[in-house]
Amino acid sequence: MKLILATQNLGKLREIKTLAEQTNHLHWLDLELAPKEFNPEETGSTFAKNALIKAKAAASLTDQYALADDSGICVDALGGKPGVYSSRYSEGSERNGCLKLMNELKNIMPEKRTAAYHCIMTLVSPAGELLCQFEGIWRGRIIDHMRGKGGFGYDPIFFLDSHNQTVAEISLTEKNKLSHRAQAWQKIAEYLISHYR
Ligand code: ITT
Repeated sequence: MKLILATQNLGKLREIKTLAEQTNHLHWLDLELAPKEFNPEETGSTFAKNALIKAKAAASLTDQYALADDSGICVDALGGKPGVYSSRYSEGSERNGCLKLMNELKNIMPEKRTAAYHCIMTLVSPAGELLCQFEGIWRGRIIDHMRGKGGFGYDPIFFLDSHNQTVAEISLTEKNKLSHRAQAWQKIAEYLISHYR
């Protein structure tokens, strides 16, 4: 079975591919990147709506099953922002997003800098029909300086008390055991195995 990954984000792509490769009983799944023309406008106000927009766009371009991930970081002290706007939160590089978030939180005490990564993964049929949609949530804290070189996006400032490290300091293997994306993927994988194997 071919499954199109409806994303243009290379960090996500790497994580999802690795998750899929390391899932037992899924060797029959053939993951393919969405074609170059894939560039839907994310007009939804929720992760779920945007994930569906992206999955349908990829299915319609390819006539194949498609999987989309809409994700972001929700900071408690900012009322859940930047949330669905995480990728558009700052101009330029991902580093600028981290700098902007640290700046917005500069007067907030460390213990009040709680945040969560959210991920919704959506699977659609080649006809664009919604098959399933699952969520993962990963809680952490935003620190006041960047640490680590791994991961992508907000990982250098997303601190895990459990590890005493940021997500950019842990390995991809470790991130893929814990992350919002890994949690959502686990449920997608169970769905695929139970319906298509
Ligand atoms: P696609 O829509 O093409 O998949 P995108 O980057 O625009 O790529 P989203 O709209 O879902 O995807 O935005 C997700 C943003 O949330 C991402 O660009 C990061 O800024 C942040 N994010 C999500 N998951 C993350 C993770 O695991 N680590 C760091 N940042 C993450």
